Amino acid sequence: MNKTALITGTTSGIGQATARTLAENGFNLILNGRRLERLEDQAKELCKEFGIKTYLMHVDVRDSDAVESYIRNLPKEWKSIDVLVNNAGLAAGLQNIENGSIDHWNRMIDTNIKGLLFVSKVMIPILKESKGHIVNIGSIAGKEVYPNGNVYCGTKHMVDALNKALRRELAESGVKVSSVNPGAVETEFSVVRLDGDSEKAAAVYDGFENLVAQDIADAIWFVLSRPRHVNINELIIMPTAQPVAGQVIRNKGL
Ligand code: NDP
Ligand code: 8X3
Repeated sequence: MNKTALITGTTSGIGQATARTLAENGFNLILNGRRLERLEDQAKELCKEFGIKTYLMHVDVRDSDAVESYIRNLPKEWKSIDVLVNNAGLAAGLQNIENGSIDHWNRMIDTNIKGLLFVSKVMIPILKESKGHIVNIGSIAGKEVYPNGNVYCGTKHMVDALNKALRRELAESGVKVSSVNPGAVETEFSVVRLDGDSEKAAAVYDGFENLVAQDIADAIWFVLSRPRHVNINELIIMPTAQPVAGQVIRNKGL
């Protein structure tokens, strides 16, 4: 029987590539995001190409009531889920705290921390049943901080803490808990962070070879495909040209 995964934030970037990789590996998928048309197109494409089943979770992960009601009311054939990938997230703004936007801070805290908590809370009983696996998408920003990254880095440090907390709390249940923590991946991430300025966003990736979403999807598949007795606690994956958060070696052929 096919396994089932719920991936948050599949309409773009890392989540989209991960959905495709899991579909290639025979997973039925619950696809999540706020952009309905993208979800519908993605579902059609993956079903046609890989012969899997999909179910749409057109829910904003910041809405705790909607998340709870959606997951509790899943149809019978979707009630058994083996994998949760907590991927939906964003950076908003790149300013120091003195000049930072409270709206940006709220969006990051509500999505990256509270959204992950809301989805995980309702999914835990389901994953205990399946002895499933949670993969949390953290960041190098959850391991280090850089100037003007302040609140985003804080939210990803929280993801790092929640990843460890979940692993300890779920140890006796057989649910595996892992995190994948990337450096710079060219997705819609920088366009979102820079409030839609696509020129400035493209410049973030100038002069070096950034990661692409498929690099991270491959790592997530590596984590998920280990034998039952092996858990990858965490992975940090960086472009060769990015030795630490907030530093990139440009124009050196890297
Ligand atoms: P993208 O902007 O390309 O994708 C973000 C995804 O999250 C979209 O599908 C978006 O869908 C979804 N999303 C955002 N907010 C919500 C919400 N409130 N409810 C439901 N879905 C939501 O960025 P990435 O693929 O790069 O980012 C994915 C994850 O990877 C994030 O957690 C990010 O922090 C992390 N990351 C990214 C790195 C990078 O350099 N790109 C590096 C390290 C970590 P929609 O807008 O349709 O809701
Ligand atoms: C995104 C990677 O280095 O921009 O999480 O913070 S970074």
